[in-house]
Amino acid sequence: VTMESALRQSLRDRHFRLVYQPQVHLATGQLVGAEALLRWTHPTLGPVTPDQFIPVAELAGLMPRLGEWVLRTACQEVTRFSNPHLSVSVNVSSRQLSDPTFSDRVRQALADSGLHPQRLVLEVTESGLIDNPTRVHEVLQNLRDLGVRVSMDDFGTGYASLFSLRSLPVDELKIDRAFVRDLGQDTQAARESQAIVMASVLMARALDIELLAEGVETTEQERALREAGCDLGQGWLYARALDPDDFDTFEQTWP
Ligand code: G
Ligand code: G
Ligand code: MN
Ligand code: NA
Repeated sequence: VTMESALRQSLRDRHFRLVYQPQVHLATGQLVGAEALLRWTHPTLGPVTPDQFIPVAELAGLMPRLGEWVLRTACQEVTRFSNPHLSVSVNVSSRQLSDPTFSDRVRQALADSGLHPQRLVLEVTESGLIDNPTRVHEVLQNLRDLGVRVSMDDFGTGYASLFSLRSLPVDELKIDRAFVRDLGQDTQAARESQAIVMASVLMARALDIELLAEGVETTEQERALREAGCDLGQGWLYARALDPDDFDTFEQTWP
């Protein structure tokens, strides 16, 4: 089978699931939300990573359907978590973002699940913002009018100019884990990363945007981020992405 036909089959036969990775408020240690991450296990291909299948799904034009499933499932599953305050972050592909009906689909997913709009965060990538700036700006504004929050994923690795940040309706920046990796060590690379994080904190504060660091793996990295004034962290230090039931158990035993 080709990956494309396998994807089509799996959309019909529901071979997809979502896992949830915790997001933590660095100053207090409080759990504030989770990022929903897509997993695919095909009966004969076995597990395939999103880095492998999402580009194929994009090219095959399957991302609107798959993305719609992710959105609706994440909204439904998070309403079943014990903690009614947790937010859920959903990754949105550039193709979805340039769909003129996207904000209506989000509105419908919220209505059908009963999820409060403030609890939904849509993660867009820098390239997703560049493709069709006028259209995307309009869609983001519509989403914001719904009360949904918008997060820019992989910040610092793509093409978004600092200038575009000022005009785009963005509520959160996710610092790419490439900038987190070296933090907390006594090396030149660590000092450079620290400087980038500190500059990002200043910029985020001035623009009234929350800053989330990805790929936090060690307490040294966490301490460096907290001292720099970064708001939120996500990474293996707290937990890997968990099945919904495991996430709920994790949540209830979290300090
Ligand atoms: O968790 P992980 O290794 O699986 O994610 C790999 C990449 O796949 C990340 O860049 C992530 O943003 C992307 N990804 C994971 N789930 C989704 C999804 O539901 N939709 C989109 N568009 N991308 C996703
Ligand atoms: O959407 P995004 O590109 O941010 O996807 C999150 C990706 O980061 C997923 O592939 C997930 O498995 C991965 N990830 C999450 N936490 C960590 C971490 O602490 N270290 C590393 N190396 N990867 C992580
Ligand atoms: Mn993401
Ligand atoms: Na990312």
